[in-house]
Amino acid sequence: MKDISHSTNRKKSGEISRTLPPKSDFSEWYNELLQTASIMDVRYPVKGLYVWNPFGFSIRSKVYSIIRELLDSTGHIEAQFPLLIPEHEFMKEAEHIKGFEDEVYWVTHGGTDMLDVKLALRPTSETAIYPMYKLWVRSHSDLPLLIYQIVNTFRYETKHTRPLIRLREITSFKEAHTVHATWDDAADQVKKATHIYQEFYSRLAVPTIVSKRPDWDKFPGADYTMAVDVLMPDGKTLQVGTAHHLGDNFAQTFEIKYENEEGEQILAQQTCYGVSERCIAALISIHGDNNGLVLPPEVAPTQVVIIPILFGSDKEVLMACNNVKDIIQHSGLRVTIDDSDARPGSKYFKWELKGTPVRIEIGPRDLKNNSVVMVKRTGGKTNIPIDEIVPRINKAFKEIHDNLFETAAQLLHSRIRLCFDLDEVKDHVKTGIARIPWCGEQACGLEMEEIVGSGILGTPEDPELGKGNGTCPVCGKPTDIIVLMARTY
Ligand code: A5A
Ligand code: ZN
Repeated sequence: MKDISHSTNRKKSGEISRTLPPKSDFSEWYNELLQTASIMDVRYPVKGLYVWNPFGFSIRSKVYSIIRELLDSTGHIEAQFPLLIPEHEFMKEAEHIKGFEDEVYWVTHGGTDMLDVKLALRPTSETAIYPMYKLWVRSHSDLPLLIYQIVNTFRYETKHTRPLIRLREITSFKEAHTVHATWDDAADQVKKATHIYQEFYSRLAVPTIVSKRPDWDKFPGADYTMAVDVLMPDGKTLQVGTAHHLGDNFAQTFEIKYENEEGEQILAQQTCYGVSERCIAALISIHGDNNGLVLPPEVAPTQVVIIPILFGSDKEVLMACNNVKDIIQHSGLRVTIDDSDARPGSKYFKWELKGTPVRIEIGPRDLKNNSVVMVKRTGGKTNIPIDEIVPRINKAFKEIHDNLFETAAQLLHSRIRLCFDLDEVKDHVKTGIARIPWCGEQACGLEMEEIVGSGILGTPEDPELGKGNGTCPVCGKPTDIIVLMARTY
């Protein structure tokens, strides 16, 4: 059933006339919000491919400039490799092929000619990058090599596709590929990578959980995989980033070697780590509410909207609005005046839907007092003097960010529960993440997944979450390993 309190039939120019279902119907709310708030157009006629609307793309740009900033400031450099991978390179690493062969799109023709060598559309770029690393890595002084690219990748996903979440064209795949002298150096890099991702997500006010995936769920060709997950509003987790220790598995097949100080040729150790536009799915889903998007100020395309409240004294009010806009703009913030002829109420509705963090209302009464009304998207309305406007907005931004993070973190932690048997787990994963003892044996782990009907995320990195002991619910062996289980996207 639709929540009619959010529908509107007002049809004045530029006004919104669509209905947003309540967030408690998460899946419908999500799909409708993407369209209503102009983030994605989902009507593109190829399954699993979607169009970024300009507004959505603007959020994407801001989000990706954060990840760029974090990578650039930690020694990474950006590069770009080709989309097409020749079959013989793609087929070199056995485990990697097994993991990806069902998901690869192949280019077989150039015009009407059959190609001599089939070309894969990259599902990820190990096999595009590592033949070049073989040429680039010569000596220990070339290491560590930390390169990333932000590109599109293609995966022929057979599970249910969803905008931003499970795509056949991942448009915003940030993948880093690093090379190191020793296995331990690479392990350190994997740790750094998950910490960079946690920092990245905290800039989006999104709390995360890092865990080590069980062996049967690691990246094809990796020694081990660390994953970053978030809890979505429907109680399922979404994997929003992974960091893989590749050992020397790829270095062997692609002959990536360096000369050490003694002049010996040594196989290199590698890692890779990636995030996709799932980060934006998490951002939207975790913070949004019944009225639409709620954006952390740092990634909001418009950070402040000024709404003139007109009662005949239009000229002075509009002048004051422009004056206030100039002040805010000069301080470097993204601000706009909505001077369309829609009524104020419908303007509030529109900018709330867009997640604009701060709204400033200016009417004749405010003019007299030399003040404005400031309303935060997360709640709270205050009068502020015009000459304090910039510091007050910046203070509000910080409050909004912190409030979003706190609220999400509280919800996440309230939905993690220690369980002692699989019935309890089965019940708890309906709404959240279960912690449960496990002996560490693969057979028991697979059986736990089978019985519960959902996945093992792995052993959490956070010692608080990993602490505990009990007995394995399958074989009954005492253990101090705690794993997380959840329904996953
Ligand atoms: N080369 C490494 C980094 C790699 O490809 N790892 S990965 O397969 O785990 O993908 C990295 C991240 O991309 C995943 O953690 C997930 O967050 C995201 N991702 C994977 N498949 C996706 C898909 N079909 N649609 C959207 N995001 C996807
Ligand atoms: Zn067991």
